[in-house]
Amino acid sequence: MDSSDRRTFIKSVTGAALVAAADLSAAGSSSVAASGSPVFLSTWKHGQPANERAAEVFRNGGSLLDAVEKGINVPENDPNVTSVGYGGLPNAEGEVELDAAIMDGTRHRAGAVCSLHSIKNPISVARLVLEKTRHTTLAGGGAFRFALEMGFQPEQLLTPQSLEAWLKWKATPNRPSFWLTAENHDTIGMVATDGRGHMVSGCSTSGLAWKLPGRVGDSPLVGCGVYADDNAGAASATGDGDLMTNYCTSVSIVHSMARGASPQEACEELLRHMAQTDPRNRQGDQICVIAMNPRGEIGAASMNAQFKLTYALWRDGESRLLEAPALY
Ligand code: SD4
Repeated sequence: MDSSDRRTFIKSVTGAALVAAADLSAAGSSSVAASGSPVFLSTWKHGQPANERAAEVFRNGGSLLDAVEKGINVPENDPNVTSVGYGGLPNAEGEVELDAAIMDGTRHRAGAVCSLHSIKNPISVARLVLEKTRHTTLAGGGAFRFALEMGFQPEQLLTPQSLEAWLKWKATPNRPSFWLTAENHDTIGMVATDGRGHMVSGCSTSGLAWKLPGRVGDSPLVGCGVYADDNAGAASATGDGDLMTNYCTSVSIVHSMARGASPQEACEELLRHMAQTDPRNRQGDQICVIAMNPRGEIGAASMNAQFKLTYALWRDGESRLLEAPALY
């Protein structure tokens, strides 16, 4: 894409909130018609270059699945993104274990990998699980061997910075661990439409830093980190996957859109349900969701104002960073 095609707006918190409010009120209105052009919506700041790459791949003739996969490869390859792919913070034993999934809303099929080590692009391995096998999810050593068979090269995924961070954590007396508490996050979740009603959802993460080896979060689980159905929409999630898995976040949001909710209403309905079932979910828990319907209308929400989701939106050649409203 020509850089002249892009207008990047990095907003101040206040500005972003205003734009987000305008965007989301548009999302809730029935006056927004299918635009006929693609829309890419991703979590966090690293979602912005991911969206831009996805839009470029799509514009150059790639499929929507290609676009989402190649877009997600951008933060996976970036050593400065410490929660996805290469440079992602490791588990408690110092090994980087990656989770990813991608779902095609037309075929209603997904591919996913969990606890994949030594391969920096788990979303691309997940894509091949979808395209080349009759399985949906491969885990651990099996996922690794499948990746090798597909031609991926094993690599050291620890960077000097992530190794240093792990050593520092390891040397901290009474350090926080997943027997008790959690830290680090920022999965890339992306939902997209081609503007003609086709939906894709993708997600890639190194999961929570210092997690127990073998721990699988929400990101690679179909219905949790990803869900896409051309008849209703697509969703993804970021935050505390141990908690969110219990609510099947993405499928809940998509089913709520199928019942007529706007993407924003669907996101908020799910978060409210989580808060009602357990009021502790309101206070400080890290729960954020994004959604899109086949008309390209979007939704995004954070549970709590202490953990606000910055999200990236690419639409009509404009690439923006916005802030999702928090419910509590
Ligand atoms: C996980 N949900 O593994 C992921 C982490 C994440 O923003 O999304 N962080 O629990």
